[in-house]
Amino acid sequence: MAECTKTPLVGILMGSNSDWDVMKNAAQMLKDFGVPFEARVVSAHRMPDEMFEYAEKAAERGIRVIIAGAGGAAHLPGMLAAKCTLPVCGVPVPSKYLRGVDSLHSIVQMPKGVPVATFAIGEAGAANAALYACQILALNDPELSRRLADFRIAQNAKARAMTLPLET
Ligand code: RP5
Repeated sequence: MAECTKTPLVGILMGSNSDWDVMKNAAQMLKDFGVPFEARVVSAHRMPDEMFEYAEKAAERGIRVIIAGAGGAAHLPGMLAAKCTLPVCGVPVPSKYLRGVDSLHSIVQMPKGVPVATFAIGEAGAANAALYACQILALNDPELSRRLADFRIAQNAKARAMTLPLET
């Protein structure tokens, strides 16, 4: 999946390329909504200097929302949030032994004063983080707002058309 060639408005960061299977759901959603984004591996504990540099320069580069996914101790979303005032959406990535409950607790339990909007563990969380980023951007983008409304209408129609394999 190619990143957008336009100036990215959303930065999708993750602690490892092993997070991509989950985080690609955020990328796909942004692509579907036509929102320019970039996706990068920036590990909090293996690339701390690069992580701080990203957070320090993101706003001046035009980034408006950061989506950060990580597994295990999952410091990435919180540390990015500590270094900038852009909205940070945290996605808990499933981990090998604790299946992402560790990631969730790590990301959601930010101390008072430095918020991270925390989403569900895994694919749904990644996709919803991207939708949330779209909703933030749509506050100043009527066309994006219309696309979000259409998306809700399509979801409604899909749910209304659902049938169950009931025996008669
Ligand atoms: C975290 O450690 C990453 O976000 C990933 O979820 C987890 C495992 O990383 P790898 O060992 O697969 O690189 O930092």
